[in-house]
Amino acid sequence: MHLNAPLAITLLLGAVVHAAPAPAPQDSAATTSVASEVTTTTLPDGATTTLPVAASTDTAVASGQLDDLAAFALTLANSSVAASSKQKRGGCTLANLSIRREWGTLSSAEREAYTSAVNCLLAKNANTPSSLIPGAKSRFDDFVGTHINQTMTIHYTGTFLAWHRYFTWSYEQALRNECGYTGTQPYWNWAQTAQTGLETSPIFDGSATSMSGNGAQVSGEGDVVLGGGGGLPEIDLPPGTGGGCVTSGPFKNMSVNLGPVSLGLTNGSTISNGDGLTYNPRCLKRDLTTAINQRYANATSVVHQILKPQEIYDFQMTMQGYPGSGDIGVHGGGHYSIGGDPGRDLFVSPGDPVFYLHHAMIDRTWWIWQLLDLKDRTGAAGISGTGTFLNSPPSPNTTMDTPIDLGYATSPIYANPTYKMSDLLSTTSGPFCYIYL
Ligand SMILES: [Cu+2]
Repeated sequence: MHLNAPLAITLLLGAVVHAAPAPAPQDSAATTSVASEVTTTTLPDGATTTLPVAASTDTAVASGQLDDLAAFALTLANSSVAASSKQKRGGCTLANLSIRREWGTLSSAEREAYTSAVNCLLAKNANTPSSLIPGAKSRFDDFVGTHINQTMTIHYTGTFLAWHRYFTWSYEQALRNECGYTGTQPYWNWAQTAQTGLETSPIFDGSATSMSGNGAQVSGEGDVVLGGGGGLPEIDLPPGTGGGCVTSGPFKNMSVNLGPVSLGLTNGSTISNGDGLTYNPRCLKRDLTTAINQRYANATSVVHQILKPQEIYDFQMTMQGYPGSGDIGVHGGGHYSIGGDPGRDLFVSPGDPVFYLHHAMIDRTWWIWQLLDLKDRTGAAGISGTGTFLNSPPSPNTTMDTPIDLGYATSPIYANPTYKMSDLLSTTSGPFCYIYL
């Protein structure tokens, strides 16, 4: 059976580059005055801070800009939680607020606690009935299967960001509630690995405190080819430095059970195994490609992603890549810089445990952007799109009332696993209570 996979991968590419002057960020928090390259913003406590208005093309400078934006978001998020705590509204208070951190800032013990919990999910039985997804063998696979089944209704849709926020949070909750993990979901700051290279980073160095390393080196790899359908130009992505099975670190023995559905190979072809839901155990492969990280998800890309889009439509399209633009955005940049199988498969990508570090950074980027204009960007004006991939086939607009259901990924301990979009737009109200450091 054939899903709409070629279209899916196809969408990411092209040749026309959008270039427009970067407008100043809008900030509802307080008075803002615009200087030539920075705005001066007054924080709720009366202190002032300066924020960049456009991404520096110097990635070292942009890295500092990203830190400044993140620090601003943190301050505002903290004060909004403090204010709502005083009003005794909602269950999120400074006392129970959880803080997500960058992988490299965790202690060795914290990193090992995280990967041990992931291995616990990999060892636990699936909740998904085998009549629905015969290949889902583990609790970890419940998440992969849910993502496969919903791929065409959660990418290039109005639900993209909220769905993946809820998905990542649910995975974090499963690690905590079902596998004894006491920490929070770490994230992968692409801006840092663009500077250091992937292979030597704390995430991918292959040590016992990493998320496992590269795949074994495969020689003679060619390009991965995206797109080319619908009259759009192709995008050629270079191969990485691995390509084979992961041989080191906590996940060197893991079995990838589901997929492939739309897996880009380094000979330019794409392969699938039917609908990807049958049992197809194989090793985890990676093909770390720092060049892709540096091209699409460097510090300048991330700051540009946060500062340039003023509307959610533009924010989402920039992040995933405007079809035909030649850009795959920071979302595609992260996914394809991991490479391998299932890293290059839009449907099965959560089958590599590092997916959740990547999507935590996607979520952090959205979180920072939301805090630059919190009221609009966590309300109805913060939603754009429909329920189908690039609205194909046409479907109704996503609204605040659109339900999001993660199926068997959701822990059975939650009585009501279905939330609406309106529950998922803020990280500090509704079911969520977390911020990013
Ligand atoms: Cu996804």
